[in-house]
Amino acid sequence: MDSLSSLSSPLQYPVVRRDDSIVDDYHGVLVPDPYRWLEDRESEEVNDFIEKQVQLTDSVLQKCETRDSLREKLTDLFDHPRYGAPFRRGDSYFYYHNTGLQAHDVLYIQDSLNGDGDLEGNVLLDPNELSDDGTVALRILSVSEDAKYVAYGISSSGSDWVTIKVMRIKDRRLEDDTLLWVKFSSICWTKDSKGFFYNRYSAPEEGEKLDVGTETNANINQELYYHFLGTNQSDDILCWNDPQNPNHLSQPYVTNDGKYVLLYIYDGCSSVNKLYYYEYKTSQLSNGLKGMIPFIKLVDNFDAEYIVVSNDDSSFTFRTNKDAPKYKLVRVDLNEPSIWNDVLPEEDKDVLLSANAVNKDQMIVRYLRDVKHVVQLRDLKTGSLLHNFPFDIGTASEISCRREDSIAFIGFTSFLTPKIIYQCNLKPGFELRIFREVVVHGFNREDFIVGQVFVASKDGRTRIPAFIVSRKGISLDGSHPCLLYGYGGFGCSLTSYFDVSRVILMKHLGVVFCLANIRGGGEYGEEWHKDGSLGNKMNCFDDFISVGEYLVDYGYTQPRKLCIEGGSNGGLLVGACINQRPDLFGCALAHVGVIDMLRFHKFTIGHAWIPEFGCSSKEEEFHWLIKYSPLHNVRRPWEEFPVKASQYPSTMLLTADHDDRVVPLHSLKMLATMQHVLCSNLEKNMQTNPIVGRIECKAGHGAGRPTQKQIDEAADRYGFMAKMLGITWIP
Ligand code: X99
Repeated sequence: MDSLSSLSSPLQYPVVRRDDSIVDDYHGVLVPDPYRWLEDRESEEVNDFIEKQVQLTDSVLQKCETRDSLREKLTDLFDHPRYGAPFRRGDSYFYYHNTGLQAHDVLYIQDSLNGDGDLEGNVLLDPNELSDDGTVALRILSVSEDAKYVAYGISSSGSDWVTIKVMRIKDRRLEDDTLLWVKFSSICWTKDSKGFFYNRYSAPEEGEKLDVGTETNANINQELYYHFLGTNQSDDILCWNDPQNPNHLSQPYVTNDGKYVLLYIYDGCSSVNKLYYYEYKTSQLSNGLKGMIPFIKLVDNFDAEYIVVSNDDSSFTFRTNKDAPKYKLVRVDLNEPSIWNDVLPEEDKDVLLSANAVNKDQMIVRYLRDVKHVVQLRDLKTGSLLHNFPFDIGTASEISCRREDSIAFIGFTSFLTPKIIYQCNLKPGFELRIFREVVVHGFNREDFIVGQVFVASKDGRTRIPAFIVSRKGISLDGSHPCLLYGYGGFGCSLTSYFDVSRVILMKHLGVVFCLANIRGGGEYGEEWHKDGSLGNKMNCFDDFISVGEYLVDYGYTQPRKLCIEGGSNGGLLVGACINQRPDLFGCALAHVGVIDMLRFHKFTIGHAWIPEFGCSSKEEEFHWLIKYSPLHNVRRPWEEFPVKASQYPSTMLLTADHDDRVVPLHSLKMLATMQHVLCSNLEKNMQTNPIVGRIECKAGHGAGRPTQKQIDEAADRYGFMAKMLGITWIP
């Protein structure tokens, strides 16, 4: 068989032990799990497996000729100054800035905006000083109301575990406060600036000796604490816990007027929450906190999502999907909790993404209209439209404003716009100007073109949006390599944003890039999400495959030049799609994927995804999962479809040793399974396309990854893709 990917010699895969004694009984169905031993991170055998896979992958990467050029170009293009939207606390402005190749963005502070709006701040906190190798990252940060202190959470090696520290702003003095075992938490100051709420888990038995982030045990029994500045963590006040519901997570919110603390309760990652509140007695604030907070239950079921927008005393405005899958704004008075009124009713087509109160009685609302952001200024009380922001087609990625301020900052990005930060003066007259524009040298947007297409789903009843980005003037003769990217889950929408590596792929590898807005995301609200979750999860894979077929049918590419890529839930997407249509793709890149759909709920925060996927312990749900679980559906295509005699695409499974969001065992078990089923050379060595794993060290799920690691990984995976698709470098 003619394969573009032929490396000079076939790969020698490591011989890996299979344990045939491990067979689970799921509701009468026996399911073997021969690589269960790969779940044990402590074992020497697992380390040996990883070492051999790393060696094999290195040997493949060394033959990928474009890798060095990619790394060089990535370094070049990454090396541009970039900024975050400024935010105000007290009388100071804060903003993030990266000169270009710094491992992490640096936090700056300045007293005021100059007349011309230029920022010339001083360094407040430089995460690059926290480690020599860039593996310590800033993950959360919050400035106290009086702007005297900043509390921030750092994490090591990409883990979700966070340690909170406190710095006095005026002299950058690091306080003694150190809060451990914080996870899935915000830092929520009370308005008296005496301290803050945060969430934590109990310390693991191994204590601080543990290489945190490598453990796989379930995160249960999260608790809400209040920390008084200058005290020991052991003196923190336990404000809320719920031992009856060990999987629940909570998130506190102190209202702008400081009069209430709200508590959101989540049963994992789903678009519903409970909502409790507590009213401080007159100016009592945190002084009165002595123990568990007697929260009052405003919403005590998981019917819908409620997120606060603003309040005037007891009158609260929420964004909700209650009877409104495309979301709306409602208002309720806490004294009359049975009366809920619509403030901004649900739209027919547009999804209400967010609403931020600003300029006393106004709000900035963001809608998603056919996967493009629409930003408006509206009256906070009545919801009536005051102004349309005249932005280009793309994504309003940051909205930075406060109710008490008349100036707002809005960050904008798109496939061909690195970033523009707009400054809007909302005082009468409404002034909008460019505050900062990020410029990437070597990138000229005029060289590229973006289009949006709508692809018919498998059953022809749904239109799946997809963006296609390419160099201008390509002919649709099926000759181009194509990279198809998707996610499809958790109500997360993929919108247009700038990415240095894609520009390089288009320019130097001639790649056509396609972003598929498949079901499971939030592109058309909660219905779009539900249509791609639980028993409907198969729609995600069908949609992605339909978009792949579209790209072939319309002459953008051909199967052996089509690469699919996705991360996390998108790694599951890629894993399921290569099982279902090995013939449609030439290459597959699956990052940090959820692969073992029968056991994902047992590890770290996996249980939080049960509302999205279901759980193998329930019979009906087991039957959903076993049908697409990537680990359980690897079969030899030449036996399944003997007429078409295809093989699997060249595949790279990427993971990292400290990924405690989706633990690496998913990718490791898939790697062993694919290599065994497809490559163990039982017959005529049909699988010549490589199946390899890339296992990053001192890294996690993705957040807080230093710039150099991002560059190296992109060079590796796209160098692999280029080699496998037979692409040569376009200078
Ligand atoms: C999470 O797993 C985030 C974990 N998480 C919660 C929080 O479940 O951070 C939670 C509840 C309440 C407050 C804070 C948190 N996520 C985020 C999913 C996708 C996400 C994730 O990382 F919903 F966007 N996954 C990895 C899902 C499958 C693969």
